[in-house]
Amino acid sequence: MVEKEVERTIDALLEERREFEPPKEFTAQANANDPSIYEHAQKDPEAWWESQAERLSWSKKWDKVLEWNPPHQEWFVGGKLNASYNCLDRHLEESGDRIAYHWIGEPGDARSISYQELHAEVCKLANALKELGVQKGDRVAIYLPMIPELPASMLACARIGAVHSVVFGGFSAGSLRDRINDADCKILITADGGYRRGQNVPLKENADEALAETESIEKVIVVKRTTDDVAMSDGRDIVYSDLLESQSDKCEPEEMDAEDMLYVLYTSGTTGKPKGIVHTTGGYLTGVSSTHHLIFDIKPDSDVYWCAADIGWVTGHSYIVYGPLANGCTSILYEGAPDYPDKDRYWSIVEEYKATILYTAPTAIRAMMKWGVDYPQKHDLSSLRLLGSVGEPINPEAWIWYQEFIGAGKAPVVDTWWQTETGAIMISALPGITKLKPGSATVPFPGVVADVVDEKGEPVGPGSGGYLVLKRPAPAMMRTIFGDDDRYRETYFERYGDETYFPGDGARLDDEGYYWLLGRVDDVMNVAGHRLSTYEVESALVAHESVAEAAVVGRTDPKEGQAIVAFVTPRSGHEGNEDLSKELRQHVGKAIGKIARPQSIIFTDDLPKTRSGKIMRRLLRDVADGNELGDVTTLQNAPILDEIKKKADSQADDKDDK
Ligand code: 7RM
Repeated sequence: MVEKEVERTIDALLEERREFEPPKEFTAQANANDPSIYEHAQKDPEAWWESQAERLSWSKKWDKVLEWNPPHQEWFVGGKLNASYNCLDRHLEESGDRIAYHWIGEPGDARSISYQELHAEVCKLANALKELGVQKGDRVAIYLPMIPELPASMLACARIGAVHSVVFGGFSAGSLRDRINDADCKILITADGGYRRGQNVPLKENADEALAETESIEKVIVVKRTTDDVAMSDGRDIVYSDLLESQSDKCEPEEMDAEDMLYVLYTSGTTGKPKGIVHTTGGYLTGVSSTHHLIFDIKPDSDVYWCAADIGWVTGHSYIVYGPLANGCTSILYEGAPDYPDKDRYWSIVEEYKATILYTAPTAIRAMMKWGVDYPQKHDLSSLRLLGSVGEPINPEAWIWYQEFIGAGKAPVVDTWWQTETGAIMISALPGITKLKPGSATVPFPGVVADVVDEKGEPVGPGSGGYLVLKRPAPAMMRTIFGDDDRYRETYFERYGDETYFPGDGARLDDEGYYWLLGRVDDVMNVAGHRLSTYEVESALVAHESVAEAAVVGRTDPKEGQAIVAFVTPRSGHEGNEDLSKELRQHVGKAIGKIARPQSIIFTDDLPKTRSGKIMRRLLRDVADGNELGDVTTLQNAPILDEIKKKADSQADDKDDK
C-alpha cells in the first residue's frame, strides 16, 4: 500500500510533463539536425566513432578502430597525432588571429589571447620543460588558478608528450602532496597565488608545504599572478616569465600514439585515496571534439562559448581546454567567483563579451535562483542561444528557471551526464534534434550504449528505478586507474562483468527511453524497508517556493533503518523556522508520500560542497549520525560544517507523527 503510494507519487514527481521540441530556427542552423545519425551510430558504432575521429588531424591514420579486451579498450590503434597540434597549429593558417580565450581576472583585469599567441606561449613553455629534462611520459603536476598559463601548461605538456596532472587550485597542501606522490611527478607548475572572492589563495605556500613531503619534484615553475612576495627556493624554483624569456616560440610537436597517455586527473572515491583517472590521446580528443561540436552546436567563427567550470575539474579539461580548442572556438575563461564583486558577475560578463553559450552546474543555477531575478534582469543576456548543465541532476524547477530567466525562454537547455571516468559527455540532448524534458538528461549520445539494470544486471525497462550502465566502449572513456589496474577492475567492472561499465549512478527510464538520473547509488536511503533516492526528496523540497537548495541524507535509525534528515537553505526573504519546517514536511508528504517526509529539517545558509559544486552528503550523514567527520579536504566551504553541526546538535527533532 505505502509502496504503491510512493511509486505513484515518484512517478508524478519525475514525469515532469513539460516538454520542449527543438525550436525550428535552432534546428535549421544546428550542427546536428538529422535524427538518422542515431540509427547509423547504433548500427555501426565503430564506423560512427571513426567518422568522428576524422574531425582531428592525424600524422598517421589508425589501423584498427577498436581493440576491446574487456574490461580494457583501445581506440584508433596504430594512429598517431599530437593533442596540442590539434588544439593550436592546425587552426593557425586560417584563424590564427581568432581569440582562443577572453580571459577575465577576478579583480577586473582582462586579456584576450589569440590562437597564434597561445601557440607561441605553449611552444616556449614546451621548450623550457624539455630544457628542464622533462621527457615523453614524465608526469608534470599543475597547481594553478584559472589563468591563461593553466591551459598553456597543459598544452605544453601535451606538445612534448609529458603527462599532466592538474590539481585544483582550491585543494590543500595535503591533497597536492598525495597527488604528486601517487603519480611521481617530476615538475610542478604553480603560482605565487590566486584570487578567490577577493581573497588571496596562497598557492606557493601550499606547494612548499606539500613539497616538504614529496621526493620526486625536481623543479618548480612559479607564475606571478599576485603582487605577493613568496619564498623561492634557490636552485629549485624558477619564475615562469624568466624561464620563457629566452625560449624559441617554435617547438615541433611530439608524435604520439593514439593510446599514449595524455593526462591523469584525480577523482575522490567514496573511500580511501583518490583515483588517478587515466586518459589517452586519440580517443579522448575524438570524444571531446565530437560532443562539443554536436551538443554545444559550436560555430567557431561566431560563437563566444563559456564553460564556467574550473579547469581543475574534468569539465574544464574537456570543455574549456581540449574540446573547444580542438574545435577552434572562442571561449571565455573567468578566474573568480560568481558573486564577486556582486551576484551579477556572470551576467555582466555575458553582456560584455556577448556570450552565446553558457555551460554551468545546477548548484550555480540554484544559487542564482536564491539570489533572485533582479541580478540577471539588470543585464542584456540576449546573446545567449544555448545553455548547458552538468555535475548533478538538475531539478525541473532550476531547469525551467534557467531557460526562462537566463535563456529568455528560447534557448535550449542541454543537461549533460558524464564523469571524470567517461572523459566526455555520454548522455545529453542534441539541441537541434532532441525533444527536451526538464529534469532528464534525455538520451545517450550517438555511439554510446546505455541501459538501466537491476542488482543482477537485468534491464528494468521503463518506469522502474535501477542502476545506470554503459554496455559498449566509447573512445573518451578512461583506460585505467594510474598505477592500480586492479582497482579499475574492482570499482567499475566487478558488479556486472568485464563488458559492462558501472558508473555508480542510479537512473530510471521513461517510456520514450529518456534517462532520469537519480544521483549516486551510495546516496540511496532505506526508510522502513523502502528504497528512496535522496534526490527525489530533495527535488520535492526545492519545488517549494521558499527553498533554494536542499540536501537529504539517511540517519541511522533503530526503528526505520534510516530516518530522513533534510538540510535546507531557504530562498532570500524566507525564514527557516518551525512553521516552515512543518509546511515542508507536509509538502514532501503530498509530493511523494508520507514515508518520504523528513524526520528532521535543519536550516542552514549553505551546504557542504566540493569544488565542483557537488553536495557532500557523506559529511552530512556524519553530522546526522553524530559521527566524527570524514575527509573534508575536497570541500570548498569547510566552515559551514561547524555551523551545521551546531544547529544539528541544538535542534530537537521534529515530532514524528507518521
Ligand atoms: C562531469 C562530472 C560525476 C558524477 C556522476 C553523477 C554526477 C554529472 C550529471 C550528474 C545527473 C547530470 N564529473 N553528474 N552530471 N548527475 N545529471 N547531468 O561531473 O566525475 O566530477 O562527477 O556527477 O553522479 O557520476 S565528475
